[in-house]
Amino acid sequence: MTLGVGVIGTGVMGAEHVRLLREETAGAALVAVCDADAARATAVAGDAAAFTDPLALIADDGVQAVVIASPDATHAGLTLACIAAGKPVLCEKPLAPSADEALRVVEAEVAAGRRLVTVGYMRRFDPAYAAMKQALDGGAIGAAVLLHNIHRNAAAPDWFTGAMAVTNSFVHEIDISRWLLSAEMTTVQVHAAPGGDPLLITMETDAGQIVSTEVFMNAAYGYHVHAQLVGRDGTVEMAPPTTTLTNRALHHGHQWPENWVPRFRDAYRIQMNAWVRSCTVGPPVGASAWDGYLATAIAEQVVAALATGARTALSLATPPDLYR
Ligand code: ISE
Repeated sequence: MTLGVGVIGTGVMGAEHVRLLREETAGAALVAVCDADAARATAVAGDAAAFTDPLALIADDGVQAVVIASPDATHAGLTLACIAAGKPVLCEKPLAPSADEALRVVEAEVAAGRRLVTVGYMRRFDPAYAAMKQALDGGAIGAAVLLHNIHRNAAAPDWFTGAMAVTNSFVHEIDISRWLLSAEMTTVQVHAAPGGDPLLITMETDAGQIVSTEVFMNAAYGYHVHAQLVGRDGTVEMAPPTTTLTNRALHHGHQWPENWVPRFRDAYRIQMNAWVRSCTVGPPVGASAWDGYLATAIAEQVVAALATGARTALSLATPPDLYR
């Protein structure tokens, strides 16, 4: 069976999902593209159907599954429309701008009685993160006690606003830290450099582990994401994201990627193929709507903790049975 997939949004991520579906995804066909700009939708759609109304794309009989890559604020509403239509949806992170909106998605999926939502926390599919989790779960470093994260962008995108370093960027570390450690976050504390960039965010887990994350949106030299798990018997960390090392003019080193798309190209491809398979033969894969709620709810409380600088206990809802 070939899955007919519609993509909503043709920005950086929408265009990459369109490319993946056209060139690197088995078992799926791009059948529809939506963008508010009709000319842009038509140009990106090519021989697929072009829409300017996302709800019309979701309702279209040729669309069997949906990828949401529109602006963050639209994610929850469009995901709710996919659930109402009974169509599987891969929603780019974050699931919602607020915990309340994310909970409404969770409630709708619970009412539907089955998982339809995958949230695009693609780092779970990144080979480096997967190898780190395999090493930890396989006992290679003993019990984890610390996780150190670095999340540096060369420069904040021009559409970035104040708290987005947390609600748009740090949400990745919230999700991947929970996934790597198989643990839940219980407290958070934030230190901000003058001007609010970089941030140093510390979280504690329900297993007594400590997670530190540097989020630096204007690091200048390149896009650099790093993680190191520290265990009682050793450590495992991400290798530099390169296949070659260069020596020239008294310099030794490798090239940093410009942004997350080239750095996580494998993760996006593996995620898309796994999601398409889950839509046709199951089981559900990747981050669920509940994971999406937790990332947004914790990010919301990190923003609040930023204002006080205090070590803050997290207050989170209880997971419905659908997600246990
Ligand atoms: C962006 O929206 C992403 O999702 C990237 O993965 C992240 O590294 C970047 O900081 C965000 O702005």
